[in-house]
Amino acid sequence: MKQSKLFMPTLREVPADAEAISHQLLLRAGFMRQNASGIYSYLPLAKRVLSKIEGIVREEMENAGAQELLMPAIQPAELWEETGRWDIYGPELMRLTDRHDRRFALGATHEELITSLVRDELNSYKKLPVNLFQIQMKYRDERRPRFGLLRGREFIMKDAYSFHSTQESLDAEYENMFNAYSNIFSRVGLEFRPVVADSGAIGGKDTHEFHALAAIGEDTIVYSNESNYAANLEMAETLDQYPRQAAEPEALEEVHTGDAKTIESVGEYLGVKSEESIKTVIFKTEQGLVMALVRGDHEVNDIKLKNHVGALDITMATDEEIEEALHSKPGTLGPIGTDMRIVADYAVRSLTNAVCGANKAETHYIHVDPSRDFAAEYTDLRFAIEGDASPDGQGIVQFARGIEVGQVFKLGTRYSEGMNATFLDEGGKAQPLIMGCYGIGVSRTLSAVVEQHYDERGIIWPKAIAPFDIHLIVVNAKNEEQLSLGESLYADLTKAGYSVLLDDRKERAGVKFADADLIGVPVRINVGKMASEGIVELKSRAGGETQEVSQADLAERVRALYDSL
Ligand code: 9G3
Repeated sequence: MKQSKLFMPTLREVPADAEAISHQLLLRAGFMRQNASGIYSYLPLAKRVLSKIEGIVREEMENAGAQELLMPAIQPAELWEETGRWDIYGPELMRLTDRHDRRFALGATHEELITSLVRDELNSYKKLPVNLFQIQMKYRDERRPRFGLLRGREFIMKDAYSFHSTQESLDAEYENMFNAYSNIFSRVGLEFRPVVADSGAIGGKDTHEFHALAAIGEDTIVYSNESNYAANLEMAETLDQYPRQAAEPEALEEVHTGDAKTIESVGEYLGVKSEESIKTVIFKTEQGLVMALVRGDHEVNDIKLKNHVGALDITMATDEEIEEALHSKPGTLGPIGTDMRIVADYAVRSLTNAVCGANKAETHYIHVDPSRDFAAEYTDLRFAIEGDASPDGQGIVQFARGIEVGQVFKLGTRYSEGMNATFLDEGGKAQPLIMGCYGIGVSRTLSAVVEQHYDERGIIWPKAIAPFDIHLIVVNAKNEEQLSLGESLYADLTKAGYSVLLDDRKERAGVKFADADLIGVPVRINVGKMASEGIVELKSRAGGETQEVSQADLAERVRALYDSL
């Protein structure tokens, strides 16, 4: 491809709102342009990268036995009404009506569509298991699109759905997809970690997320420094390994604490540390109010609380709801004397002579002994913190930021039951199809790779997904000798099977080298002053020494360098 013909509008400056480095570089290097908030055009350089990523995804999915199909992005509302999700999702689900006023959703995901597609076909255990996947635009009207392709409102997803007659078959496919994902993310050049995740609102039991480690990542990954244990912060377990406090419990006592309302200020007032006090937080679920207790220096993990009480949805109770239930305001809340359901973290059970609110203005209790003074359901209720013992008993946990680029789910019968998608088992009895689903953020993966592969001069593409293999620069395109050598090498290298970008532009050398560094093609060849002796410069974008190579040796030296990347 001649760069003088390439539609690659580079930018000197980037918009101030481009915070993520990948967003900045992809805009500056002419890979993409924003058309609206969270909506982008992929320009030729990005399209080439996307095609390579999709190629790797396709190869690994087909190797794993999945079949590619393509479903509509416009989905009849009726399907989402069958599972009840038409009303569960709010403005995030983009909806439209056609000329006959029929309602549709723009596909945010395809569980309903795929289940309606197979339910009349996959009607016998003999036809199972099946794994079907597509690579397609998805639509989610994010409230705050940001970081370029990392959180867009239209994005490219590979989504796969598998159908099984037994749980064992689903378990096997889950492993199969897990391995295919590991291959995919390794091949595209991502440093990633599979982490245990919360199945969230879509139901189903097991789920893992695949995270690309990056400072910009929105998720916090908790991982062991001595094993491959890793979990999303929502799910990271904490162990009940607290030493029982030695002191003898003293008599419970009410104390005046003035307008001290926070753990810290009450602690200062009474001269006690945060870890000697009990933090009380009131939540609301569809079952009513629930009181959560954690040690003063810990935080309540609302996902763990939701899972413990088996709620579908959980939010913080409002001050009015708290006032009505406990006749007290946040800041002096506590477990003693209330008949509200109490769920407490293991660390609370190990306290003696602790402090907590007395459900009375400006009043707290001291010498609180949890086993004596209140009853609670004890469980792992707190967010993990760095330095906790790793739940698998190996080492301690540390935190990393991650970009979720993939997720595998065991869905079970959540959708097949709702949509009456059944198969006849060996005994001729109708059973709901057992399902799994598996997603990869393809456009998000492109950005995640940039977040992990750049330097101060621009992008450094891993060779498997680079837009071109070789950037061949004619340093002075007005010099006939350099240009003709460049074009001859271009022909040789193309014939040798490389995809080559020939910079034949009549631009200053500095501009050409800066653009090449920005675009990030892995192998660089400069045809410059030594063209008259048939000598060119060869080097890799990732660094390393510059080699002076004759035209005769070039093919072999390029092969050696390319294979070494
Ligand atoms: C929606 C909207 C947003 C959503 C969903 C539905 C996330 C939704 C979860 C999934 C689960 C898996 C198949 C591929 C892999 C992920 N955000 N999810 O269901 F209507 Cl607006 O998408 N689906």
